[in-house]
Amino acid sequence: MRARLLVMTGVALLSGDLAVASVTESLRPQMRPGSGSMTVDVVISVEVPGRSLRPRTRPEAVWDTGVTLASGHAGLDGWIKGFRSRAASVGIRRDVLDRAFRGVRYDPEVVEKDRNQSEFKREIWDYLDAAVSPTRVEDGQTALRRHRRTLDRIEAHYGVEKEIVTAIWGMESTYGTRLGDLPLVQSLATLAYDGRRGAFFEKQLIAALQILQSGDVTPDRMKGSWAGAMGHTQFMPTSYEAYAVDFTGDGRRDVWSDDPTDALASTAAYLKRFGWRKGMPWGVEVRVPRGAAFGSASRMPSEWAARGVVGTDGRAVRDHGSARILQPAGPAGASFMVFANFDVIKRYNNADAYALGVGHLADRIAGGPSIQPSWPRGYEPLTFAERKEMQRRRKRKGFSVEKIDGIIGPNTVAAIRAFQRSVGAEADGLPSKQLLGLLRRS
Ligand SMILES: [Ca+2]
Repeated sequence: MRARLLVMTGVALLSGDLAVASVTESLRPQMRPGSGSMTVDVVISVEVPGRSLRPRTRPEAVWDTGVTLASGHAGLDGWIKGFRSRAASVGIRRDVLDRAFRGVRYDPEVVEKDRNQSEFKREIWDYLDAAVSPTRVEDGQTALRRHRRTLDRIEAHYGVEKEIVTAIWGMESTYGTRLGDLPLVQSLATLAYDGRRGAFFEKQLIAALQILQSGDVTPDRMKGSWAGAMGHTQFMPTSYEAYAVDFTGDGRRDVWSDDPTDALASTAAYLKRFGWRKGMPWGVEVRVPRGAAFGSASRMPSEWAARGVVGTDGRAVRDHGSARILQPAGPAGASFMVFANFDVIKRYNNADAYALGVGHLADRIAGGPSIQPSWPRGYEPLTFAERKEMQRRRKRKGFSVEKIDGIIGPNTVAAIRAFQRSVGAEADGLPSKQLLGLLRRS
């Protein structure tokens, strides 16, 4: 049976029953833990394109304070009125509310995103290709060099390796290049009023207002993803309230600034809070005996070695504490021995694939090798019709294709490699379903 990852675009909080998930369990709660042993829900938060809202010219009604505050949307206006008294009852000041809601509109796009999560099946190797692309590794090394002094200080203070912090930064905002630029109060108010998880977003909105009231940031600078994740490492407001730190010492926890210091330190503080152990790996790649099954058993590395599970060098894995064996693509793909730190990463985003992505990206940023065994991606050959579709799509993208005949020759392989390189994928040249998937998406 093939392992599949259910990957969703957009930021966390995707679907399912929010009431059962506590935000204190994971920074951005994962709504649907894998239902079967081979299914993992993954949230990709890094590909969320920011977008700017064009100011709309609309007559503005007058709010009860005399300040123009109404959203121009009767339903949202009514909701805001009720919300203001709820917010006031938990200590949000009236002037903070007035400022926060000034100019807030009903944003149909965030509701649409919340309702129509685009979900598609994605293999673990596709996910890792994107999460740990050569470009992202290189950019991570550049970012780490550029911010080395800050990251060294953060590592010394919190005991979290700079490569891990950098990897989360890369996964969450592509090293600060995609912070999300939607007005936070507007997104959260719209989702609290009209989303599928009103209570959750209202809680986030209250936290956002508390942040504003504390003076960490002004409403105009408080931007985020459509679902309210903020700054370089995409903290939800409640997580920010609980874990964000002021590492620059200016009195404000500024995760939105061009300077990523506070955001990176907040991420390290968060990991430390959940038990990160410095000097311990998140996991290591291992070789396993053919046909072995592991389930969720935890054992010491020496016990695993006695069962034939060894490092890629053929030796017993060093003792980093109790570990379980993870085979994200089933027995045909790579196997990993994962330690306590792996579960700490999952506090950030509760998905094995996410933790694997962060861990592997950190290793690659540190100069480590790629995952060694080939994934079973080659076992998914294209049908004749799909081979022709692949040729048509490559041709349309301007790659040289002599004939749309479904025949794969040496030229085709070279052309596939060129295309793969152009999108930062591993240039394996294989005419696989994975390749066709890439062509369809790009
Ligand atoms: Ca600061």
